[in-house]
Order: sequence, then C-alpha cells, then structure tokens
Amino acid sequence: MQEKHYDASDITILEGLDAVRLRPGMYIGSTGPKGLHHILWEIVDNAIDEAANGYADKIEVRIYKDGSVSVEDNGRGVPTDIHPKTKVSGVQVVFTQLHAGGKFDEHNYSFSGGLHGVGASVTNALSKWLKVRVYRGGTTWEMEFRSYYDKAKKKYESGIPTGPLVDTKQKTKRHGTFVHFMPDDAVFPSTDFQLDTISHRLNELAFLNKGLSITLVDERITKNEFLAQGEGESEENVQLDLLGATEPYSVTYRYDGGISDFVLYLNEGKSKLYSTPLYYKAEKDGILVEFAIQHTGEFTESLFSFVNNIPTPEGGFHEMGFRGGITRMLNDYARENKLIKDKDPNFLGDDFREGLTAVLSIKMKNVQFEGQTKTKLGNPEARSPVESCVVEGLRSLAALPRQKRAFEEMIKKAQGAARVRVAARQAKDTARAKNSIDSLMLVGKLAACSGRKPEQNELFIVEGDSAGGTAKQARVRQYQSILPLRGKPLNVEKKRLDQVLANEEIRTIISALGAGIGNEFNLDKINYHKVIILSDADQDGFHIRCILLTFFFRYMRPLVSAGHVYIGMPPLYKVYRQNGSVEEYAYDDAELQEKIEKVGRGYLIQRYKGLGEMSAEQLWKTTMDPVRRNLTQVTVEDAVAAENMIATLMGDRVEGRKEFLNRNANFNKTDAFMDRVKLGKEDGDEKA
Ligand code: 1YM
Repeated sequence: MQEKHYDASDITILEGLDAVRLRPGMYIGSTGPKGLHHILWEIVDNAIDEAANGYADKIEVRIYKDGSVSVEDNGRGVPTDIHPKTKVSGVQVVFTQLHAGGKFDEHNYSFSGGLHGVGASVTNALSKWLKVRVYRGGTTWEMEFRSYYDKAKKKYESGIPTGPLVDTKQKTKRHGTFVHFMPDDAVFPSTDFQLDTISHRLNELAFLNKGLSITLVDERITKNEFLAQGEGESEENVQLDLLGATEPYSVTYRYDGGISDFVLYLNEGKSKLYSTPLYYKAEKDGILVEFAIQHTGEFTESLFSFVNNIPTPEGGFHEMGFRGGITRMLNDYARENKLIKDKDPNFLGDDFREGLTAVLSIKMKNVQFEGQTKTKLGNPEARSPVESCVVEGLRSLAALPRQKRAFEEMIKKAQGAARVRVAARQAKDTARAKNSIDSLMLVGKLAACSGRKPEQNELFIVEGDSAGGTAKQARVRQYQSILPLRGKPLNVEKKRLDQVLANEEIRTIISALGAGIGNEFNLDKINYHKVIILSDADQDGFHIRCILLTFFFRYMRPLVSAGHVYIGMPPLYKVYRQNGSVEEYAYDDAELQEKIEKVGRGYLIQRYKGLGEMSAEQLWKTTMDPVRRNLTQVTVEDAVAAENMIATLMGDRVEGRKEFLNRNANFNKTDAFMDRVKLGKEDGDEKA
C-alpha cells in the first residue's frame, strides 16, 4: 500500500480548524455576543496592524442586511505568493493556519493580537463562508472558504477553500485587503452584530491610532432610522433628509490628535486646569509608551489604559508604572520649585490624580493578561519602563515655557487635594473610633445595672477604683450603674475629636451612655437619664469634675441641656456622738454649724477627705440613696459664660486656672464654678 506523504504543516492546518469548531470557547472565550464580535475583531486587528505599521490609513467596516460583515483596508494586501514551507498562498495560510500571525517577514515589528492572537483563521473556522479579495501588484486576487456538515464523514468541515487563490486579472491601482464573512449560526446562538458595540470599539481604535480613518457602515438601517433611534420616540425633532431615507447609516472616526483627542473627548463639558492635554511618546526596553493627561476641576481620577490597543480596565503593571512616574516626577518638580516647604512631606499619588483624566497606551510583546476578566496586565517588566517614560516625558514637558502654567495648576490642585485628604483622614479616624466605641467591651469596668429602663437608670461616674468599689457595694443594682474612673480623664479642651476619642476613660463613658458623640449624639438613645459625677471634695476631685463637665458640654451638649447631668455631693463632715446614738452629715461649713447645734454637747466631727473614707453604708446614706442624697443638677443656662469658664479652667490661662482652683479647693455648693454653670436642685430629690 502506497503511503500518502503528509506535510507537517498540512496536518496542523486541518487539525487546527477542526479544533476551533470543536471548542470555540477555547479560542474566542464564548459563543455569546462577545465571542461573535471577537471573530470580527480578529479581522479588524489585522487591518489595524497594517495601519500601525504605516502601510494603511483607511479602514472600513460594513454590516450587511443578511447579517454578514466585511472589513477592508488600503494596506499592502495579504501576501498572495506561495508560502515556501506550506506550498500554498499567503492568503490561504493566513485564513487556514492557527496563529498565522507569525508573518512571513521576520523583521516585522507588530504587537497586535496580544489577547486575541489566534488570528483570522479562527474567524474563518467559525464562519459559514468567508471571502477574501486582495488588491496587490496591480491586480485583484480572490479566494473563498466554506464550512459545512459532511454527511459521509459525519463531521463539520471548517474553513475549507472552495479553490486556490485566483488572480481575477482585474487590473487595479488599488492596494489593500477586503475580508467578508458570515458568522455560522451553527456555532453562534445569535449572529446579530451590535452597532453600539462595534462603533464604540472602532471609535476607541481611531483614538488609539492617530490619523487613521475608520468608517463604519450599517446597511441594516438607514441614516434617518438611526437618527430617530437616538432622539427617542419623537421623529419630529430629527433632521430628516432625502438621502437619509435611503442611504445606510455610516460614521467615520478619525483623530489627528490621537489619545490627546481621546482625553479631550473624555473631558468634554468639564472645566479644565489647562486647555491642551500633555502628551508624550517614547520607547524603552522594547516597550512603546504613549500617554496623554489633562486635569479637570473634578475630583475623580479616570485612567484609561491599553496594551496593544486592548483596554485593560483591571489595570496592572503598566498602570503602576504610570502612577508611580506621575507621583515621582511631580513631587520632584514641586520640591525643585519650592512648592513644597522643606519640612513638609511629599504629596501622595492620590493628590496628583485628583481630577486627572489620562489615557495610557503601551505596546509590548509576550503580553500576559490576568484578572477576573483577563483585562489586567500581568507583565511585571512593563512597570519600570513605563515609569521612566512618564518621568522623562513630564520632565521634558515641564521644561517648555508654554507648559509652565499646566504644571503650576497641577501642583495647586494637589495642594488642595492634600488639604482635603488630611481633613478627610481625621473625619475617617473619628468615624472609626466611633465604631470601635460601639463594640467596646466594658467587662470589669462598668458595673451595669440590671434594669432596662433608661428613665429610671443612673450612672455614677466615680473617682478612683477604691471609691468605685465602695459604690458598687452600696448601690441598688437594679437601677444604679457604677463606672469607676482610674486616673484623670483626658482634658478635652483644645483637643480634636479623634484625640478625645483615643482616651480610654472617655471612650468608656461614651460607650456606657450608648448615644454616640458630637454631631451624631442621639439623646433618644441614652442608657441613663441620670449621669452622676461623684468625685472627692478636694482639688483633684474638683478638677476631674470640671474635665467631665467640659467633655459633656462640648461633646454631648444635649445631655447637659436636657438636665441629665448631676453632681453627686458627698458630705464634708460627719457630726456624731461617741456612743453612736446620733449621726449627722454636713455638706458645707454653714451646715456644719447647724449640725453641731443639733447634735449638742459632746459632739465629734469627722472631716471626709475623700469618698474612699466612707463605708458602703455611709456612702449609700449620704450620697447615693435617692431619698437622702444631695444631688445638684447641671444645666447650661448661658452657654457662652460656661464656655468662657471652661476655657479659664482648662485652657491656656494657667494663672487664671490656679487662682480659680485655689479659691474653690474646698468646694461646696456655692463655689464660683456653680455660679457660672447654673445648678439647680434635682427634681424630687430633696434632701430628707
Ligand atoms: C481586512 C483585514 O488582513 N490586512 C493585511 C494583513 C496582512 C498584511 C497586510 C501583510 C502583512 C505582512 C506583509 C507582514 C497580513 N499578512 C499576514 C502574513 N486586513 C488585513 N494587510 N504583507 C502584508 O506582516 O509581513 C498576516 S496578516 F502572515 F501573511 F504575512
């Protein structure tokens, strides 16, 4: 039996296109709308490449009524000569061999097909028919391919030439390639090409390829029909013309400004800090880098990046390099021009990118796409060349006198952004601190009452752990909570909210009250209708009381104005008889005289220096028992006066404060502090 000799490349060709039929998803991602358009982009890519290499400046894409689509360029035309290895024409190789993007010419410098890269043969394999016409060498060449079900072989035959490439002998001065194909409805559930999708992408490609004219014609609709669509229901507003009624819809995209025009287009209708986008193009380490930027008065950043004309919305190493380059160059520029003070820190990248609209387009070989949608550049080697190009490009632009203003505006904008950033940071920290308050654990600190009715509940804020312990023994646990304060709480005067919140004692109080702080304080949420400050009758105790009142006044003012804050008044003296038959308490010196007379001869006096000297029973009787205690309600009558007083007490005026404290060291109900912040008796809490 005679053995048939198979050329190795023939085998690849045949197996190749069959494989594409068998698993289209492997080659074009899916057979949905994305995959359908993908087979068009494969052809468009070849035309774009020809333009990018400088051989073509016009491309036309046409959608036909029958659902087929064609792409035409005015380039050199796909090679028509016989490929020495495969012994078939260049056209046949391009449309039947997978990955035939390899090109005949080794010196060809093409970057396209990074993502797609599977080439025109995939389009052929997934089309019912595909026709190629090549204008080259003064004549017109034609070749056609078909896909069909072979009943005998019981399989699909894909992209089979109906004959060899033929010279039609039609003389022409034209040069270029025309490819017309019909997507196979046996492969694609829908073969409906979307005008929106196609026009959007062609417009993008026109921006990315400066000066290239791309025309899109949709023979499925007329000009007037298109206009009517755009205007919605009413056709009256549409400028219908006679030709428009019959002529197919068509549009031509061409941008002589390239990606600078792209940036202008993106910034349409926005205020701009400088009128012309900054543009630069360079090559470094085999990577072609091109960018255009323009700052607007807005606050968001919009960076549109591309690798080999393919959008990379997920970013990647090229974007890192781009951002890094901008930050580095502009910080250096700002320092060199003394726009940052020597002692001040650098701007952050974010500061420079506020209101920035940018288009970054790079071209490189061996592209690796990663990410959720495979639109993130995964080549780390792209980063540094992009960064150098950006630094170098911005440097050369900044050296131009006419660009001076643009750079000044950029720095000004960054200064504004930095200011806002610092303020926002503070606000954020505050919010974070507030959140942590909610989740703060008070285990071991707060002896919480068991009752759940805020209007009955009382919170005693007690100076010192020892007095706190006594109060815990003395309390009625159903409605009295005890919060011992370890040291002095933070002096909140002149502190920013975030610093105030950093103080643990303060946070504990906020958390116990459960109603938030500052602007977000919600009186409806308070856990206690009586907040009672219980501090020693000495200078320290007085100071602590002042600090707490300042805090409530500044950060929980409604709590004070609604009368929920009280000063607990422990007695200063006990007047008693040695035998224990009589026991009286005096809360100030005047009362002391009264009590001495009441007890009569043989009285003894004990002066309490602190809450800690009292037993639980005594503390209960004198200070905590609602029937017998002497509470003073704090209300803010004159906020201005109170604030002045607090400022004197807590602020910078050390002299005033010292004097004040000395005068009031032996504090009692009538001290100056109480005169300024109006104090009234607690309702229904008359001392027995
Ligand atoms: C409407 C689609 O495919 N144009 C096109 C493709 C090629 C060339 C010119 C071309 C390339 C080269 C030399 C080269 C292609 N050629 C090949 C291959 N438009 C469209 N226009 N001469 C012509 O790259 O060296 C693949 S695409 F492989 F045959 F060279």
